[in-house]
Amino acid sequence: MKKCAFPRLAAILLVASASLVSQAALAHAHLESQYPAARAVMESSPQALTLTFSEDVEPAFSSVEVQNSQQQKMSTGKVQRNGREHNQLIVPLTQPLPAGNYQVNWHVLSVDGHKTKGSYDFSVK
Ligand SMILES: [Cu+2]
Repeated sequence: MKKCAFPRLAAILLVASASLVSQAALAHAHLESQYPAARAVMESSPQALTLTFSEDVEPAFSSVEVQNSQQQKMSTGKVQRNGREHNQLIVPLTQPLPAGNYQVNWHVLSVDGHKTKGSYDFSVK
């Protein structure tokens, strides 16, 4: 009977490590919050967008694009990472956004090496 204990332990360890792997896979950088918020209606143009992720991100391999309703790309400054909070990207707007609807398309590389992307929109009155 004692011989059976070891394979069972091995099987338990295998299951445990497989679930660790799948947890790591779930730890991609998901967008947790953003300013302006998704579907927000702003009284005036924000000066910058901020996007806060569930994981730290690599700014050099991350991009954030702002498009108007004619799919024209709005001019933004370089995407910066918050110096203290490495899970936050700051996108300065070089010119105020005119009234209209905007779509934000983001692509990020998290420090665990995984890429994620998504989009949301907001509008300016
Ligand atoms: Cu990941």
